[in-house]
Parts: sequence; C-alpha cells; structure tokens
Amino acid sequence: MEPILKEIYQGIIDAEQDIVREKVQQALNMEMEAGKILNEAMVPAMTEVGRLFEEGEYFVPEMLVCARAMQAGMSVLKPVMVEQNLQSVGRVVAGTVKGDLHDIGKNLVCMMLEGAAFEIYDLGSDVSPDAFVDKVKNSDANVVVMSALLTTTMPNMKNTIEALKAAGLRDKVKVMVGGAPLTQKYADDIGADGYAPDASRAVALAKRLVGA
Ligand code: B1M
Repeated sequence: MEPILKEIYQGIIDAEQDIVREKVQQALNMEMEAGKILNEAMVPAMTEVGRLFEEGEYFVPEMLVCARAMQAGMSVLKPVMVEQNLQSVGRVVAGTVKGDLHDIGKNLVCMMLEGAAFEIYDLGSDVSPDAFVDKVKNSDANVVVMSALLTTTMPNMKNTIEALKAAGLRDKVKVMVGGAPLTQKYADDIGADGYAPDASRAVALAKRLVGA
C-alpha cells in the first residue's frame, strides 16, 4: 500500500479524525483519485475495524469513533466526487432502515449517486417505513435506496416495500437495496427491483433502473 494510503488506513483504525481529514486532503493534492483513496484505504480500514470488533479487541465505542474518522475523510472526498452542474438523471430517496444506525455505506452510496448526477433526499438512518412513504409521496423521487447492516433490521426493507404498496406508491419508484448481509436472493424475495453489493455497482444499477 502506498505510504499516504497506509496513513489514512491507520488513521481510521486509530480513530484519528484530524489525521484522516488531513491525509485525505494531502492524497487529493497529490492528484490521487478519490475512488482509489476510498477503495484501497478507507473501506479496507472499516473492514479491519469490524474484524477487531469480532475478535473482541474493539468494542462499540471504538467502532463509533473509527466510524467518525471514516466520515471525516468522506467529508473531504465528497466535493471532489460530486460533479457540478450536471443535469439530474434521477431523484433518490435514501435511508438506512428502521432500527439500524449504520450509515457509512449508505452515505457512500449517496455520495457516488450524487457524483453520477442523481439528486439525493437522504433521510439518514433508523428510517421508518412511514418516513420513506412520506418522502416518496411528497417529492418527485423515482428511486428508493435502502441500506441495512444488521440481519435483525433487514425485514424492515420488506416492511417498507409493503408500506409503499399500501400507499399506492410502489409503481412510482424503483426500489434498490444493499448492505453487507444482503443478497440478490433476499432482494428478489422481498420484491425489490434491484440489489447492489457496493456503491459503484449501486450507481450502475440505479442508472439501469431509470434508463439513464
Ligand atoms: Co456495527 N455491526 N453494530 N456499528 N458495525 C456490524 C455491521 C457487524 C457486522 C460487526 C460484527 O459483528 N462483525 C455487526 C452486525 C452483525 C449482523 O447483524 N450480522 C454489528 C453489530 C452487531 C452492531 C451492534 C448490534 C453492536 C452492539 O451494540 N452490540 C450495534 C447496532 C446499532 C444499531 O444499528 N441499532 C452496532 C453499532 C455500530 C456503531 C454505531 C458503533 C458503528 C456504526 C456507525 C455509523 O455507521 N455511523 C458500527 C460499525 C462502524 C460497524 C462495522 C465495523 C463497519 C460498518 C461500515 O461502516 N463498513 C461493521 C463490521 C463490518 O462491516 N465489517 C459492523 C464500511 C462501509 C463502507 O461498508 O456499510 O457494508 P458497508 O457498505 C457497503 C456495502 O454494504 C454497500 O455499499 C457500501 C460500500 O461500497 N451498501 C449498499 C451499503 N448500503 C447499500 C445500499 C445499497 C447498495 C449498496 O442500495 C442499493
């Protein structure tokens, strides 16, 4: 791994927000691609944080501060990844489903969709089926993105799809789902229009679903 990427990777594992912010900026100043910084340093660092948690070396507070360091780095990358003045190709209501506070992956998906000229209505995390329904009803959205990181919250994706159906809004939007425990089969079983395993494939899927 290149030294600057190693420093970003280690900064996230050590939960050093300022160092991560500074090193990500430094990497960009060196004309390193934002996607490379994300995929070769930042995402692997969060995977390592997960491993440390599984092995009992890190606990929830450590995961949380590491997540903040990751978000600090993402805030530096975002303006670079979001291209300006592009005509909107679609409008997305996005959120992590009810009961689930994991928002890094969802934020990454939103960031990359925004960079691909989608408009984003980000509802955040712990989003109830009713909140998804309200936003779809009161906006011109044509895509819904749901994220779940916990096996226990995945059923809330199905509940949200059912709520959209009950409100007569299911045909107005394409529903995309993702998150580490998800599979294509699960997406098919709950009646989603698509599943993407990562943020870049989420962009390709969204474009396909809206015919862009
Ligand atoms: Co939690 N956590 N966590 N956690 N956490 C996991 C998910 C876990 C796998 C850790 C472990 O045990 N190894 C485990 C889940 C086990 C399971 O259900 N199978 C777990 C647990 C158990 C918990 C708690 C229950 C712990 C506790 O309290 N005892 C608790 C639950 C809280 C809650 O949500 N109600 C909890 C809490 C937390 C923190 C709050 C401390 C923190 C989250 C902070 C935040 O997000 N703001 C946290 C973190 C950081 C993690 C790990 C370490 C990292 C997650 C992450 O951000 N990854 C995670 C372990 C791991 O994943 N290795 C873990 C980086 C991110 C870029 O990847 O989110 O997968 P990811 O997103 C990817 C793809 O999945 C995809 O694209 C992204 C990038 O390309 N994607 C989509 C995501 N959403 C998509 C939507 C799409 C398409 C693609 O739509 C189309």
